[in-house]
Amino acid sequence: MSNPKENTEKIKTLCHQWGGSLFGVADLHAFKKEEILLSPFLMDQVSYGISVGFPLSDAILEEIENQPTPLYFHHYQRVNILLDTIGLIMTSAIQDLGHRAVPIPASQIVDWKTQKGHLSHKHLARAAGLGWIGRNNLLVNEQFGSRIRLVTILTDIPLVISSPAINDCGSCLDCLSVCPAGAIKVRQEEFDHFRCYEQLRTFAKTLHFSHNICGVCVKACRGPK
Ligand code: B12
Ligand code: SF4
Ligand code: SF4
Repeated sequence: MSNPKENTEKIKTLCHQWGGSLFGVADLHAFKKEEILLSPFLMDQVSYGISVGFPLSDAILEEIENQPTPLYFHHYQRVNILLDTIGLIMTSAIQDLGHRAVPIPASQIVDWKTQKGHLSHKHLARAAGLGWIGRNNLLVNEQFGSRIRLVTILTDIPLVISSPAINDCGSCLDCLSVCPAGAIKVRQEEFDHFRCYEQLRTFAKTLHFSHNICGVCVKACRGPK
């Protein structure tokens, strides 16, 4: 029987070596079946979700005024590739230890109608102690704010589960006025998904990006003051 503490340290070290600054572990039993779009057979084989966060370049984000830049678009794509690579490397290391691992794509949509991936990296990151869901509808980390991208690896290797973060946005409202779509509200539950989505589609069409990106509320969020 392998030791959860030793396993966690081993995988965390690997994560840091590959540039993943944030690492946490969530208990998958806390998630409802319908929140994860994977087969019940596969889900029966895994108990933990490892969440990894990679900090974006502050210099690239600071060039963004009120729309995405070509440099941000390239950065977004490369960070997704790196996160997927970290997922693969961690999968291989876990399999070498005799266990199962499933890297979830950093940015893949499987239900286009409701715009969902296999699972929400944000919700998993929150459960894994990386931060909270902010007014901008993104995962906000104490140290990096929302200036991070995320990936998840599901596994059955025994690990130490992290405690969820207890913070929230507090009185900060920095992201509200900057959103070009007016999608961000004081109450996070009132975030307007559709206004945001339409704005990103407009950016993609007018700026000729092949993905729906923006980055304005990512830049705005350095966490609460
Ligand atoms: C699809 C998607 C989008 C779609 C729609 C998002 C959505 N669901 O609302 C669009 C293109 C709009 C989008 C925009 C952005 N995204 Co995005 N996106 C994803 C992706 C691939 C899947 C999201 C998902 O499955 N959510 C699960 C659902 C259940 O969670 P939810 O969002 O809370 O669910 C609501 C919606 O589904 C909504 N809904 C229901 N029906 C419909 C129909 C439509 C048309 C829409 C729009 C919404 C909607 O209702 C649900 C309950 O409120 C994830 C990667 C991942 N696998 O997590 C990245 C991800 C969430 N995106 C990310 C980012 C950064 C962005 C952008 C900043 C774009 C950019 N890179 O510049 C913006 C930010 C918008 C915002 N403030 O929330 C990061 C977030 C990192 C962080 N720090 O939190 C992620 C995690 C990618 C990553 N690997 O890091 N995204
Ligand atoms: S991604 Fe852009 S449009 Fe969407 S909420 Fe953030 S700032 Fe607003
Ligand atoms: S900018 Fe402030 S209000 Fe907006 S998500 Fe970040 S911490 Fe919360």
